[in-house]
Formats: sequence, structure tokens, C-alpha cells
Amino acid sequence: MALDSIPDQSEVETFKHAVLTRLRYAVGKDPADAYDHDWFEAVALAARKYQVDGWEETTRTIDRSQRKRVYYLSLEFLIGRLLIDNLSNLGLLEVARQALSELGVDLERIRLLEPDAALGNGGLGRLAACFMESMATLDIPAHGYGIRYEHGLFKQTVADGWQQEHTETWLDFGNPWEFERPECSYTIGFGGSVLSEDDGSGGQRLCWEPLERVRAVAYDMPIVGWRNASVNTLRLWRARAEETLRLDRFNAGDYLGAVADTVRAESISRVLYPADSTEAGQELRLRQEYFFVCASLQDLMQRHLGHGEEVHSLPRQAAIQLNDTHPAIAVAELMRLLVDERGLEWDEAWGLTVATLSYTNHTLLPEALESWPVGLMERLLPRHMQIIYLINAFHIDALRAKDIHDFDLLRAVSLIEEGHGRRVRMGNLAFLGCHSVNGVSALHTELMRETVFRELHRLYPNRISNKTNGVTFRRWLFQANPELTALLVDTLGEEVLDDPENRLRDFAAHAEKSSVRQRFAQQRRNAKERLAQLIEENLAIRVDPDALFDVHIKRIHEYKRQLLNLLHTVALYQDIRNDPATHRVPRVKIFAGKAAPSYQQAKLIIKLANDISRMVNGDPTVRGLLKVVFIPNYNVSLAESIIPAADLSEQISTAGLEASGTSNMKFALNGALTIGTLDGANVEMCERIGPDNMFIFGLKAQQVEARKRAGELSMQHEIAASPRLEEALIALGTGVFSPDDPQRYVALVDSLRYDDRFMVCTDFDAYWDAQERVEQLWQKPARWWKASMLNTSRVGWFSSDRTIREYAEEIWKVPPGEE
Ligand code: 26W
Repeated sequence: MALDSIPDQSEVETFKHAVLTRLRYAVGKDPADAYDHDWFEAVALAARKYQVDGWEETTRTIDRSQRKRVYYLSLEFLIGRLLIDNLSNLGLLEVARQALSELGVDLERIRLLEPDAALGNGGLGRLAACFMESMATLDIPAHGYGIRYEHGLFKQTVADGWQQEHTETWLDFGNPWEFERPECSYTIGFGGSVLSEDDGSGGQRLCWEPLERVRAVAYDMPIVGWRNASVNTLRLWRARAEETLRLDRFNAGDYLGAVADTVRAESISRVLYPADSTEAGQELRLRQEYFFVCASLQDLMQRHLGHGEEVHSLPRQAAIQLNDTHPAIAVAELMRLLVDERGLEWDEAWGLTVATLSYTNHTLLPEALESWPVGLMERLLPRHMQIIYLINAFHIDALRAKDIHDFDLLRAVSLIEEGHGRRVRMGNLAFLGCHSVNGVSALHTELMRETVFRELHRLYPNRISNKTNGVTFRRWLFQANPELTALLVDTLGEEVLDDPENRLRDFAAHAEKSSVRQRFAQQRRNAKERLAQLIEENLAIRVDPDALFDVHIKRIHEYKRQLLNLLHTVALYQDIRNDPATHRVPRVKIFAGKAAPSYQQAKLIIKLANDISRMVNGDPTVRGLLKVVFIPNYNVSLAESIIPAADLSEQISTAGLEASGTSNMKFALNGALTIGTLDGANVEMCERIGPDNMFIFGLKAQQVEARKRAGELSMQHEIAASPRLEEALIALGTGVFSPDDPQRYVALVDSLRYDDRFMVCTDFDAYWDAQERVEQLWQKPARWWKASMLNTSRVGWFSSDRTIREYAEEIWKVPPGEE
């Protein structure tokens, strides 16, 4: 095994002892009576002991050296499982495996008992988790701040082809990785009014008197870096009532009333909002945002001042990164802390705020740009609303002073959107209140400059920069794919584990050797066999591990164009039925992903995938040339099983709409070839991997824009020119795949024909051709596997270590520790 080969027997004994003591004294079980879950807990607690040792050391060293700290504020951390991650980064994976096996316990089996910590929706939350791991690896003193949701992202099942949502319950058996810190809690206010009071020196000071107060209690999770480089903290806040039981009401027999405040307060951290791109818009969401921002700022300010620092040195000692606009209220909250609570002058406070905060944008979709009704803001956060008005007024005044009077420009840069109902634009607030604003791929950053922040960018041309996303190779290569990792270690040496960014490049030379290619193909074959087994167990569908595994896994969204892939599936199916002899490449189309519960069109796309699956898989004339599967409940753990087994990675969003994508990087790292548009980070992947080793197709972002501007949305022309597309649309529209309800897809087909917002029809032929190129290459295995290995070898740059180094140097001004 590659990661840390032969364990030292004395370490094995120590670990065994650690597990047995925890099983007995923390879990309260004797080995003879222990269930698998008891073992899981004992092993996690044993691993935690090693974490804590490093944690204390990291904290002590940072405190002593007074290094600048990074605070990563994110409403989402999509962590997944932690057992293997922690053991592996601690260098204890083989030790633990051996120790357990000597105790008669299989690490593989108990590993599966850990629930995913699914405290995020998708890419943005997973990026935050990758960043936390990279910051610990690079020895950057960092704290993640977020919410300890009692329920993570809903569990998805599929009933009769339709998505069903169920409450996720990751905390049912407790969370062995967390430390509750009841002594670390802060009061968070909501509502009430703003009073003017004497400031003690003859002046007046404004003071917010909230009507409602809840407490934020800290829960800490240690985050270990690779080879135990350092151990950082992810601090998640749980909402509690100030008073958990109103005894007066209880004694009067009002049992519900006695806990009403508790229920209201605690609902703030009850559940993660499951919308990943449409604005949630509800009051509870704003309460969540303010709740965690307010607690985090109090906490970091206390740490700052506790170290004998003055408030003025905040930007020298702290860099606060806002993960999208979800924590953007931090701009107003930090101003309130500095002006109202610390008595600073406005200008000085503003200087400190801007110098401390920075903001990452993750989407350009108009429906995903957060804005809050002024009325709601006034009611929930009256003082913050005043501060936002002041920021706006000072800003507009400053522009006028510079002789800028262009009305359209002033309207575009205003914090307040005047339309039907006035709203606070959180993107503009974040832009103005932060010294740095970044996009997550080169293309996305360019589009930010040209679209959402066009006018603000003109006024502040140095504020926007690009930080192309990355992924942690520890999870997405070493842990997800130990067999490929072993091959890399055997061919490139152990160093590849410590410096994959540079060492992977040398794998290219091995792509010329047929023996290595064979071993490479063999590890893929093994991963595919395991996935085939998972599919059979879960869906009772048999797939052939020798077929081409064509994989499309991500949130279901129209812009990600699962529909384009499904139309290709239908066309392929019809082609095979018409002329089975010409088809030589057996394919398995694999889909997985969740739809936001309120997103009807996305739910219909899931139903369509399942309808097509049933029809195609049940048709004997297809003779196994095509299988379609929709695997329910996509999450981090499922991604770890699927990605190493993928031959083809679908990254086919309408160009200009996917900010970056990160699964594209995970797939390529594991050697899947990408079929994709020139969107998000695909563009930069193509620059490194080379267009010969990818299947690029379709409109480019500028062409999409040009067509939109020309208002060409009716696709009659394109459809008429493409008999394959026409036939597929007719099949869908006439109920070939929905005989129980022939009308089911009529509206969907009409929307493609007459208002194809996402250019599915326009790109269809190009996509078909690219898929043909895929099949041609697949039929030349030597070339396919060479291309596949070149993918692995050329994506080292997409490591989140590289991304974090760029943030650290260019935005945070925090030097990494001694690596
Ligand atoms: C207000 C509701 C809401 C919630 C989440 C709106 C928008 C979001 C996120 C911005 C959605 C998201 O996850 N964006 C993804 O971020 C990834 C990490 O940067 C990128 O790789 C994806 O392209 C982008 O869609």
C-alpha cells in the first residue's frame, strides 16, 4: 500500500491500546459486545488523540510567533467523511489498518459507517473544505467559521423516477471529531431599534438595542494537514436560546409556550438551505448569515485584542475571506463594531474594514446574486441598514466629488437596487467593503469585470483578481484512488505524495510504456468493477465494467445541461435501434445529482433520466450497447467512488455560466478524459492538458453572448438542420419514454424548441460529433490510455495548495510556514 507502507509494530501496539481504551472508557463497550459502530467511534476517538497533540502545538506556536491569521467565513463546508482523511494525514492509515486487523476488525467496513458531513450544497462548500485542508498542509494559521447545521443537505431517494427529499441526520450518533465549547459563546441580537446616547465626552453615539437575543455556541473540529504539518480549527456555531425553558410559562401549564423561544432561536442552525443557485430570500436565511458573521467577528476580535493587540492593527494580524456574499453583512457588522462599540471615527473604521476583508465571487447567474429587501433588513438589522445607507451615501458623494455624475453608472454601483421594492445588493456591498474581489477561474474573472461588476471595476480597476480553483489531492487522489496512487508512487517515487504539483509531470514519460499503461488501465478496470457492484446493489442494474463509463455527476441545473447529455442518450439509443451493427462502443451513461427541492424543471430532468434509464435498460434490441443509470443521493463519498471509475467526464455547461467547476479537475486527476465546453476552469485545463487529450466542443462564451444579444432563442432552424435532434425531441414530446403520461415532457420540449436559454439545441450537433471522437479514440486503447495518463500528469497545477498559496501571497499577505 502506497501511503505509508509497512507500519512499525510498536506504533501498531500503541494505536491498538488507544482504540481499546476508548472503546472501553468512552464508548463503554467490551470488545466482545462491540458493534461495528462502536469500533468506528473508538477508532475515531483514538485518531482524535493524535490530532489534539498537534493542535495544541500549532496553537502554541502561532500564539508565540504572532503570525497573521486567516479567517475563512463560509455558510457551507461540504466535508464528507473524515476517518480516512484524518488517519491518512496523520500518517496512521496503515498503522490503524494493521491494529484493527489484529483486533479482528476491518477498517474498510467501519469506514463506511461514518455519515458524510454534508454541510454544503455543492462546489462552493466543497471548495471551502478543500481549502481548509490545504491551509493546514501549508501551515497557514487559519480558522474556518460556519454553522453547525443539525441537518445537512437533504438525503435524496428516487421513487418512481421522482426525487424525494428526506431529512439528513448526521448527528444521530454524535460527531466524534468535534469539541463542544460551551464556555465559548456570544450573544447575537436581532430586531429592536437604534438609540442615540451620550458617548461620555459630550458627543452622541448611536447604539443598537436589539429586541431578540440568541446565543452562538462554538463547536471546534481540528483540521489536520498532510503529514501532520499543522492542525487548524474549523469553528462551527450552534444557535441556542438565552433561556432554554421559560419556567413561569411551564408552571402555568403552557408547555409549548415554555419552549417557544428555544425553538425559534435554535431554528437558526437547524438546517442547511438546499438551494444552490436560486436565491433563498427568506428571513431565516438572513438570520443564519448574520448569526454566524456576528459570532465569528466577535470571536476573532476577542482573539485579536486578547493578544494585547490594538484594534488598529487588525488588518496586520487578520485577513477575513468572505466565501461568496453569504457573509457579506460582515462589512456592516465590522463597521458597527468599530464605530459604535469601539468609538472609532467613520473613516478610520472604513479603512480598517476594507483592509481586513476580501471577497470571492462564485457565480454570475443573475438569479443567484443575493439581495435583501430593505424592509426586511430594517426590521431584522436596523443599525446595519443605517450603516449600509451611510456607506452608500459616502461612496456616491466621493464619486460626485471626483466629478462623476453619470446617472447610469451611479445607479449601477449603488448598494440599493431601486425597482419594484428596494433591495440591498450584497455583491456591491462586498465589492465596496473589501480590498480584494476575486473570481474562481480566468474566464469567470474576465466575465466579472465585463458584466456584474462592470461599473465598479471601472472605478476600482485593481480590486478584481483571479484565483483559479483547485482541489486537494490528498482526498481526491490518495484517498479516493489508492491503487492509482500506488502506481504513481511505484513509478515516480514517494516524493509524488509530497509534491504532486511538480512530480506528476514526470508521469508523462511513463505514458509511452505499454507495461505502465496496462497497469494504469487495470486500476481503472478495478475501480469500474467496484462501481458496477455498487450500481447492482443499489439499483439492481447490471453494467459491464468493460464498457465506456460516461459520467455526469453534479447538482442538477439547466445551465449544467444534463438535458444535452440526455438528448444525446436518446439519439444514441435511436441510432442503435436503427442500426445496431454500426455501434462498436458499449457505453454506460452514469448520472447523479440533487435538484433544489423547489426547482421543478431540475426535478423533471431527474425524472427524465430515470424514464430513459428504464426504457433503454429494458430494451433487448440494445443488446447491452447502452445502459443508463441514475445513482441516487450524490454526495462526497459517492463522488469518491465514482470519479476513479470514470472514463469520460461530462463538463458541458453553457459557456460563460459555470464559474469554474471543480469536479472537472478531480476527474482529470484520476485520468478521465473530459468532454466539455470552453467554460470555467475547463479553459485552463485545456491549456495544460492540450486539446488533443480532451474533447472540446460547442459555442464559446462570447458566441453565447452574441446570440443572446441577437435574441436568437428560437431553435427551429437548428432543429430542422439536425434530423437526429429532431427525432430525439419528437420521441420525448410524444411520450416514447413516458408511456404512462405522454404529456410529461411536452412543455420541456417546447422550451427547448422556442426558448432555448441554455443553447442545448445549438450545441447538440457539435456535442454529437465530440462524442463520436470519443468513440474513435476509445477504439484505440493505446492512444486512449496515453491520453488518460497525460491528463493525470498535467493537472498538478489544479491543486488547492497552489490556489491557497496565491490567496496567501496576493490577498492575505500571510507567508506559508516552513514547509
Ligand atoms: C443564494 C443561494 C446561493 C447559494 C449558493 C447562490 C449561489 C450559491 C453558490 C455560489 C453556488 C456554487 O456552489 N457555485 C460554484 O462554486 C464553485 C466553487 O468556486 C465553482 O466551481 C462552480 O462553478 C460554481 O457554480
